[in-house]
Amino acid sequence: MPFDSPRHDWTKDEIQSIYEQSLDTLVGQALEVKRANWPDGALQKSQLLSIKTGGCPEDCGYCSQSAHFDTDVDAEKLMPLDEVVAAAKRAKAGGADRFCMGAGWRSLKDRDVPKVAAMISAVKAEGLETCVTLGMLEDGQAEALKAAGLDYYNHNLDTSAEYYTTVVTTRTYDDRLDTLAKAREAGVKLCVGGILGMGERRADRIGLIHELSKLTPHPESVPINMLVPIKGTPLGESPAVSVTEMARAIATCRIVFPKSWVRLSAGREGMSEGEQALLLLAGANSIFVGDRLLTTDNPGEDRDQSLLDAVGFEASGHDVMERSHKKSLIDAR
Ligand code: SAM
Ligand code: DTB
Ligand code: SF4
Repeated sequence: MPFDSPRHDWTKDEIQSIYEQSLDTLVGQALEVKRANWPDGALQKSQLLSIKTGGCPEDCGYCSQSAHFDTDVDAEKLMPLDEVVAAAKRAKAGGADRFCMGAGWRSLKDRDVPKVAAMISAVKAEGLETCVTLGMLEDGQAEALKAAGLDYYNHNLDTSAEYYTTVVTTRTYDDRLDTLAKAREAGVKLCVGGILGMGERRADRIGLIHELSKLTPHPESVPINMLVPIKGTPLGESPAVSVTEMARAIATCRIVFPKSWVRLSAGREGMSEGEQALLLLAGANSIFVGDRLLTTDNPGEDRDQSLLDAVGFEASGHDVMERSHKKSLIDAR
């Protein structure tokens, strides 16, 4: 089976030649890799909660939460623990297997570590995988979050290193890589991806995948977002990227990251069921469930049930992986 074990020595040219094949060859290869590495129907479902919204000092040109732009999002305080737990219970009841708490922070402050740690422990106790996205980390913080029960840290590279400086000026690509290294060293799994539709060229999308492929080991989750244009941000009027371009990016990620969850992330709200089905068939095996992302809408339970019935991916990531593991133990006897 070609491309079935993770590689960290991809060249940009190799990734480009995969990305630019005819769509049927590309999707065919992606499905071959998916079948070799994942049980049928595996679909990981994460649910987001914004635990601290808005007022962020960073100037990420896509973001509703940046204090630099006049958007409809108001700054709020850190959410109380009981509200977080109530949201986690609802997420679990709705079929999510991972709960991701996001904060509009440039970086995590030491004074907030115990509060976030308590949220992580409480969410874990509900039987959910835990994920947080809290901005940059200082030494020792990832260890404290890990000790509280953190499974994943989300910190996106967003685009190529070259294009990054046109989207964000208040931090560098190396700052992002540094935080990712800190989380990894603490034994936390990584969720790292990017956004399509920010005015970047195809070469930047390929550059993003190339940067992600150099992370060793690969991020266990790779979220691919379609830009949700936010009124008042510099990217609020960006023309939408095509769904076929999303399919190319997702299929290429499936091939380059054979063992990672590749998430069809933000942007589903504006897509038809058929468009979303194409992106699942292109190799995505993870979605955000629930009717909200952080500050914008997501399709929600009814539309998702209809989508999952249509493609026949009804089992959650955990259940499917567990069944597959048991089956391989039985087969090995
Ligand atoms: N402040 C933290 C950070 O920047 O890492 C965490 C929250 S931030 C909202 C998480 C990620 O959401 C960003 O890195 C970006 O990739 C994605 N994101 C933010 N706004 C988006 C938008 N309008 N459309 C698509 N993705 C977006
Ligand atoms: C990711 O890659 N996408 C999520 C999550 N990781 C944190 C965030 C999407 C945000 C979309 C815009 C909003 O709702 O504010
Ligand atoms: Fe702040 Fe994160 Fe939004 Fe950037 S993406 S402005 S760091 S909340």
